[in-house]
Amino acid sequence: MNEIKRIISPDTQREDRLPPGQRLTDKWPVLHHGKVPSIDIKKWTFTIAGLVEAERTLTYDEFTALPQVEVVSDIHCVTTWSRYNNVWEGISTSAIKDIVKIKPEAKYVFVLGEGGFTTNLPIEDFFQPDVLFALKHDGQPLTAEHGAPVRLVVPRLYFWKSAKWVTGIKFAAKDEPGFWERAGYHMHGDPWREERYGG
Ligand SMILES: Nc1nc2c(c(=O)[nH]1)N[C@H]1C(S)=C(S)[C@@H](COP(=O)(O)O)O[C@H]1N2
Ligand SMILES: [Mo]
Repeated sequence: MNEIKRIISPDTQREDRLPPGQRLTDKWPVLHHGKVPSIDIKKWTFTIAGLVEAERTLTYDEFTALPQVEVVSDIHCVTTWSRYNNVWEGISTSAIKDIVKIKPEAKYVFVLGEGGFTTNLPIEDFFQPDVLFALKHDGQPLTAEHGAPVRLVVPRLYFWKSAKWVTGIKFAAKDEPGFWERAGYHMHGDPWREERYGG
């Protein structure tokens, strides 16, 4: 077996690792719009669409056969709680580059979640080495309420960018607000600059 690649999110190494306006918790609150979907992994698919040479749809077995990584990261929720030292296991976003050819015009990624959820990310943020599609948290399979079977984790942005129940991604040339961004959340969401609302 290949050794799993371990990545420490750089924000965990900051001398003062709590971003402004945040407070620390050991708990892991559940937050989302709507109901927790029940997803059958036999029917689940992951679609890569938009500005790629050829769009692709992977089954759960195909997706989870991609090389896996382990990431240690902090969670910073815009509602002001932070949780340190989360251990995630899953598929690095960089694995996407090995299976599709992304067109040079692509500058943004929309992450799609079950039931119509979307969130927008600049392509550079999406491909940071600590960003992954997580299958496990702290050694346990993700629970349905935390986004099973697959959720995105973007450690260096506020946690609303970490879409739960992911079903695919779409590459685009222009930025567009996603679900929470249309509701007033910031288009980017950097916790160190307190990009909470507006912008
Ligand atoms: N599909 C989906 N993903 C989502 C959301 C949502 O409403 N739908 N909410 C986001 C928000 S606002 C937060 S704070 C985190 C919460 O993740 P957790 O419930 O695992 O703590 O999920 C994010 N991902
Ligand atoms: Mo949130």
